Amino acid sequence: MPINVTRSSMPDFEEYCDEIKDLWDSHWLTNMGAKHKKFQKQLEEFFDIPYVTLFTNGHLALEAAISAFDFPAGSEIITTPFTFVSTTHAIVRCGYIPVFCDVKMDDYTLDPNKIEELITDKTVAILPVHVYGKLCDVEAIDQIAKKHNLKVIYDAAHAFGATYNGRSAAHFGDLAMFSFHATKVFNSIEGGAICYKDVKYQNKLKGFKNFGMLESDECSMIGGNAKMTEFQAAMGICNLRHLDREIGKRKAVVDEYNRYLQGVDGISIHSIQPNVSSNYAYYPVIFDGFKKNRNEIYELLKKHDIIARKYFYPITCDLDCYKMYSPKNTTYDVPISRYLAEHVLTLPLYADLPVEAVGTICRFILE
Ligand code: T4K
Repeated sequence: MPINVTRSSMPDFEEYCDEIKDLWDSHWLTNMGAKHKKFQKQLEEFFDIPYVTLFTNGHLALEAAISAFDFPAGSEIITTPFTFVSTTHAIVRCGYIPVFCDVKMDDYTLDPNKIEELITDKTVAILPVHVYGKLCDVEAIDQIAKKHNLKVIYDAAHAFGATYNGRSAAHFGDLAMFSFHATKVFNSIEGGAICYKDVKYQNKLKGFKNFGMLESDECSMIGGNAKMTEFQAAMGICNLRHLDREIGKRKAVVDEYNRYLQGVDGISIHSIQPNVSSNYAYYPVIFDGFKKNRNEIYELLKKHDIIARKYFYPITCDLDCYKMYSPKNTTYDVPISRYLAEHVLTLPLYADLPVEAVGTICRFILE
């Protein structure tokens, strides 16, 4: 059996069966049923935030968030290229132009010092990513947004369970999107949510996911279908019960990696962010000046059936489909993002990864 970069957390089979049993009585499978309502309420409590809107996946949730503002077509949104393609796709599929801003070397998130030089009269929003669950400099980004009257939409796909000064990542920005995909710290099989404090976004988000229909079956706007099913919500309800335990197990895996890799010449592991409680979502390692480079380590592990991943190579602005937006065409390039994409390998990390396996992985790397 290969050791993959991650493995979905799942409740006991009986626990899930128990949770979905009512669905056989009600025959109510989707369209905001009882499980959907229960899961939404539980998340509002979990995030301690007034509003959560659920979606069938994180990507469509992000498109809904971006669409909620009705920005003029062709508006510019400042974002990071060091992310999963979904972030950039969402901006462009909504009809806007991604303007790529570089990230910081210490935590790989958007560099607030480089945002202001990218603002033009077409800029409407900033869309940062809490990449690997590392929280962005939310205070600096908030100040810039206020100064220039910009909206902030966080891609918090990786940040479920992470907090800054005791507040969940859901609290930052005008809207924050979470992914509950099978590969995330917390999953509802597929799934996503938008968290927000201002009720004015609610109908836009609901309409987006349900054909433009709100409470009644009257259609009041153009919308598609991005509803979370009852089976997804039931999985979310079960997994939420075990979140603390799962994050605790992830921490033990991370501690074990740190024990082997901290202080090794040519290897940099992630730094601890002040005032942030981590969700231990990913274990990114930079190989630079080590006896083998990142690609060689990737191949070496693969030979032993250990599937690490080059998240996120290439950076999204270098994809053929985004060449026309490439910062290479401007005076503002993104050298740190490029460097990270060439040097980072994310090692296997999931709650049930035995610490002995971590030892084996590290020995292959070090020896
Ligand atoms: N924004 C950001 C920053 C994101 O990272 C993502 C998604 C999104 C937005 C969009 O959210 P969603 O629409 O996905 O909710 C994965 C995920 O599919 C994707 O959700 C995730 N980010 C991205 C970073 O990674 P792949 O292509 O790497 O997944 P895959 O199929 O290779 O799976 C990786 C490993 O996970 C497998 O080797 C084994 C394990 N796995 C996978 C699946 C599908 C399981 O254990 N169970 C499973 O069901 O994209």
